[in-house]
Amino acid sequence: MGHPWIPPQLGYKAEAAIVNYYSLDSSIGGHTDHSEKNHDAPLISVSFGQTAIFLLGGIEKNVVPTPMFIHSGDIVIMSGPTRLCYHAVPKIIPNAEFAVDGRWSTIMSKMRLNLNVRQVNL
Ligand SMILES: O=C(O)CCC(=O)C(=O)O
Repeated sequence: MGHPWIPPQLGYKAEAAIVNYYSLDSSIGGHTDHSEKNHDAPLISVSFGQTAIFLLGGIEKNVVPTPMFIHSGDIVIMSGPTRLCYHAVPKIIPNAEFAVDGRWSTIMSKMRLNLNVRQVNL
């Protein structure tokens, strides 16, 4: 079954989803995601909770990465030339503006969640 915002002509199959949990002091080092068989299928990731600094480098490790903020609700798609690029989340930035009333926001003020959707097979 397809997904409403992924055109069927792309032939994308969302076969796996990883949830990355970040406490306020956690990070993930520079890496590439190459264990999937089809490197033409994009990585789609949706973020919730606290803001992260995201570093996007190049295919080679020696490329100086571009830093950017990823806020709650942002979607990052690594496709085409960026699909196999090095990337990292070196820091979570607690964001005071995120605090709104309610239990959900209280919980999410202490973490960042990243839902990473992947096509694993050809
Ligand atoms: O948390 C993120 O935005 C990136 C996660 C990531 O790099 C991964 O799951 O490989």
